[in-house]
Order: sequence, then structure tokens, then C-alpha cells
Amino acid sequence: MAFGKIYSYPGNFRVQRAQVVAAINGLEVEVPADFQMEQTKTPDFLSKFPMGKIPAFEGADGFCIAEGAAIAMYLAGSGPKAQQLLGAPTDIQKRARITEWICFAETELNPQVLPAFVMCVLKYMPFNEQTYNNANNNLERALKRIDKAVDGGSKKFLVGDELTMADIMVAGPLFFGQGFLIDSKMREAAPGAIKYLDNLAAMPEFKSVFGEVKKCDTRVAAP
Ligand SMILES: N[C@@H](CCC(=O)N[C@@H](CS)C(=O)NCC(=O)O)C(=O)O
Repeated sequence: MAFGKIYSYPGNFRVQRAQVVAAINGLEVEVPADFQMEQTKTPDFLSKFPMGKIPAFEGADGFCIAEGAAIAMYLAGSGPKAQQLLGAPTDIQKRARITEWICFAETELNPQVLPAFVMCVLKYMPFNEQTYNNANNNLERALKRIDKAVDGGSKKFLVGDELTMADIMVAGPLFFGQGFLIDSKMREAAPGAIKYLDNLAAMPEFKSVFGEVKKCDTRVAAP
């Protein structure tokens, strides 16, 4: 029996991160293919997920949780690899370091890759040059921060010497962003970070969920 379901549209990197975690922990998690965004506004969905947003996780035991990071953390803590992914409960500093990178992913990476996607790819929002430039500058700064953390590409993981939630959470938005925004020019500014991401992308844990990571030559421009 499946451990639970994640409701989302297909190809959502927040869900893909959770799927990587679930696979590492041997948890079966379904992503129903027939899910429609309109369902997020139904009384049934809102009674379980009051924000009416996806991703949203519903466990076989009835436990419901929203927010992509919280879903991934819940799955990380629910299987045999919990200590590897989250750090041992007694190793407070390691757990804090992993949390630092999770916060970094959610606040320094996701908000930088999403504006260009929404304005230039989906075209749901009018193009705003200042928003676009600020996000790109902040993204380059964040990539340089990662470059430093992995010693110019000589380290394979952000925390310690095995895969943790730090890597999984950071990889999601950056694999996604490489397809349309992190172009060859931005990649040249942080080659060690890109080498680190390439190493992660080649790991079976990521490859089975994300497939081949697409890399754009030129970033998406104003529509
Ligand atoms: N903070 C949430 C954001 C989730 C989010 O913005 N989801 C969008 C789709 S990518 C959504 O459900 N939008 C529907 C709405 O705003 O009503 C997370 O990280 O999971």
C-alpha cells in the first residue's frame, strides 16, 4: 500500500525533490496523473489544505501536510535513511547546517528561478525588467555561494560526505532553472557549483526522478 499521495501538476520540482526522498527511504508515494488545479479550490481539498495550493501530501493514515519543503522533510523523517538525510537527532550542528541549506533553497533559489518562468515562459504575469534583473543577479550570487561551499567543485555534497536534504532541496530549483535561466554565461560564473550539480544529476537517485537535466545556452528573454 502506498505511503501517501502528492497532489500536483506534472513536472513540479517541489514534488520531484519529495519523490527523490521517498525513493531513498523506500516509500511508495503516488502523484495522481488526473489531478486538476481546479480541485485545489473544492471544499474537500480546502478542508485538508486550507491554502488551496499544491504540492499537497495526503498520507494513507490521513495525515495531510502542505508546503513542498515540509512534505520533503516529512518523507525524509519517515524511513530508514532519516538520519542520513536530516542528520542524527543528537548532532544539532549538522541538523542546523542542513536546515540552513533547506532555507537557502526555499528563500534564495525558488524565488529567483520562478519570476522568469512565470513572466517569460508561462507569460502569466507581465514582464518586469527590474524583477527579472534582480532575480538573475540574486541567482548568480546564490550559485557563487554554492561554488564556495563545494570548494569549487571538489566536494560532492554540501554537508558532510554523503547525500542529505541540503543537496536534494538545492538541486530541485537549480535543475529546473538550468533549463531556461541558468545559461552558459551564468554557469561560467560558478563552475564549481555546476560541477557539483552535474555530479548530483548523474546519481541514480536523481536520474530516476529528474531524468536528463536540460541546460539552456541562452536564458529566456522578455516576451
Ligand atoms: N509555499 C508553497 C508554494 C506553493 C505554490 O505556490 N503553489 C502554486 C503552484 S506552483 C499553487 O498551488 N498555486 C495555486 C494558487 O495560488 O491558488 C510551497 O513551497 O509549496
